[in-house]
Amino acid sequence: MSEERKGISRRGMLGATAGSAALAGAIGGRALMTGGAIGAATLAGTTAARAAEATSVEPGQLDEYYGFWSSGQTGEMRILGIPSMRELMRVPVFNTDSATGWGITNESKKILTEGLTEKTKKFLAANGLEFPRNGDLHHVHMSFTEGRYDGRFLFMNDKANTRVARVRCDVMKTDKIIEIPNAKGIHGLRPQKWPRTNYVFANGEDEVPMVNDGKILDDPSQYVNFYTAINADDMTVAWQVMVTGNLDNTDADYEGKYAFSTSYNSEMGMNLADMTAADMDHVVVYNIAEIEKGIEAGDFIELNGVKVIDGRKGSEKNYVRYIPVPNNPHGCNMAPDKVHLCIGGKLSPTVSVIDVTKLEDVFYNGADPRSVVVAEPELGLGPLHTCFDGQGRAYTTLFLDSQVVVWDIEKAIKAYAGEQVDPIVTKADVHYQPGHNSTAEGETLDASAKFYISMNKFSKDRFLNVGPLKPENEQVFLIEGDKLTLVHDGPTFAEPHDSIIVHASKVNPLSIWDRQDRMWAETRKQAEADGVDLDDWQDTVIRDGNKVRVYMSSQAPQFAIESFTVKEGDEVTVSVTNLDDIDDLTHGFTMGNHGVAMEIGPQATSSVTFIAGQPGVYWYYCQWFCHALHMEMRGRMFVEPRDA
Ligand code: CUK
Ligand code: CUA
Ligand code: CA
Repeated sequence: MSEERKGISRRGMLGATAGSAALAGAIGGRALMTGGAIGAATLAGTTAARAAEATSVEPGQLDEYYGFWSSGQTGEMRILGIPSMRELMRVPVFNTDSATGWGITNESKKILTEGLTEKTKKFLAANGLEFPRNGDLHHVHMSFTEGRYDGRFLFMNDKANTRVARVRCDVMKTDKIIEIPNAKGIHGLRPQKWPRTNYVFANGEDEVPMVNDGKILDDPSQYVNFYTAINADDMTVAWQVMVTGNLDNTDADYEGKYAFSTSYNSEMGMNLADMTAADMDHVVVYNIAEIEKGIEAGDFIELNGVKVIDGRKGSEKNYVRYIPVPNNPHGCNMAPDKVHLCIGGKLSPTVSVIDVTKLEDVFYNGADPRSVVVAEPELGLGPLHTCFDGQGRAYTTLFLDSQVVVWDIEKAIKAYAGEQVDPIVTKADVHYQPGHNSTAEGETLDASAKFYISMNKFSKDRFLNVGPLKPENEQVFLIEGDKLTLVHDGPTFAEPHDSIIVHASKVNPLSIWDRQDRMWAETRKQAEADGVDLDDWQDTVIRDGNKVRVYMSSQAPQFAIESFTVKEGDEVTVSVTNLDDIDDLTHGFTMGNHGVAMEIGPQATSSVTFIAGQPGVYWYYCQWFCHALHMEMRGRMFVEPRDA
């Protein structure tokens, strides 16, 4: 296997020590200081004024695009309007949320718990928890039909607790969360693009023993990594592939043949020095049809209920191939030209361009895996993620240089073949240290060259000082031919790793819930058993031993029940149905001093179960401002002493 890379000087590569030093330098602040001037200067120009106009959305006007945003360690999904960058909504996913009651209502708890493995449920129960307290949501991506967003679902990962979630686009609520068995630390996540999103692909970033039950501990020679394909329609695990080396980011092709992962730790090192020791790491290519055939033929082992194909080096058969790329790659982005996969070099100043049409020869004709690399332009320091404009150009974030580099894919290929052409179109400073980036629908066949969004990890001096913890900074640039013009800076809370920009015509959420929605199917079942009609006026209190079930309707500005009585220690379930069917008329239910709060949208039902506290009078109230008499929308719970 040839390790020669054309056009990269050995000096251009950051070795383990140099790389770590450069990264440390960036965080230490020196590299942060390099890029301040251009933004202000450009904004003052007349072009900038025009540009700002082109991306401004007047008050009362609607944005052209939806932006779906991750939030990293906050654990939620965010919805923005693009190009205004106005934050429209936060959708709780892996976090608990006091406004909507996510993690508090019975409906949300079911979603947060039902997809956990038995092992995790046991562990959590032993710690007095029903579901993990946190999430780390890096990647939000929409379902595809034939290479285009189809507005059905959004999928996202939780790196912290090895989970994958799905959000319904009709109501913008999380509807499934599953924990992925065997793998650890689900990081990179992408839906299959072609023919449709049958699978969601998810990378396990952390190496673990094949059976992680404590028998093998500090013996990395026995560690593996798992690549997971999830059935998108029912959110079950379809299969896994065991691989050598860890898995960072992933993407899928436009033909439904392959999926790809970057691996920064092909060394299987357990510390920084070892993880950056080799000259080359690799991209893993998964051959979907071969894997499906292998599963069909029974060539798998079953681990914790999952069919696992062995794709480790030496036993990979036709399931996977390992393509060598420079050390510690990161981003993995398939271009909408359907041919070129771009791998961010991170420690190498290059992006490796893989021609996916050449993979056939690697799988079936014994071609050198490196032969699929058709370009490796040297672009700048710390290339992480690449997005596309559908016009042959790629936009790569340069973390260490605090820049975006715009480059021409075809020219990069020519340069790699020896022609004297410079693939770099332009560079623009960003503020500071960019991770992901987005163009409108840039990961789809509808990629366009309108806006460029840079998600920057540091804001440093761009905003009023709010203490040692600073916001991050997201910037919008207008793309005009060869020019990028900065038109917007916006602070943001932790931590938008990634975003996608979807044309508003493809997303059509409901304004009012369907009374029959599956979200509260369980509550409906219980109501039927209790002889209560959830679609009708409800003011019923059912006593069932020490269980009390309270069914109440709400209609602005009143709850159907103005008071109810329970005993100390009773398990109380309150189900509220919002009978209002007016746009934007959401009610809430908060039970004072019981840790109980929830949102009930128009025509929705929500329920919450809690233990009645110390004897006394407790007020419940509507927590979503709904009416001039919203403050008056309240009632009392009387808690009698247990032995009264
Ligand atoms: S990773 Cu965050 S900058 Cu988790 Cu997508 Cu590259
Ligand atoms: Cu109902 Cu506020
Ligand atoms: Ca490495």
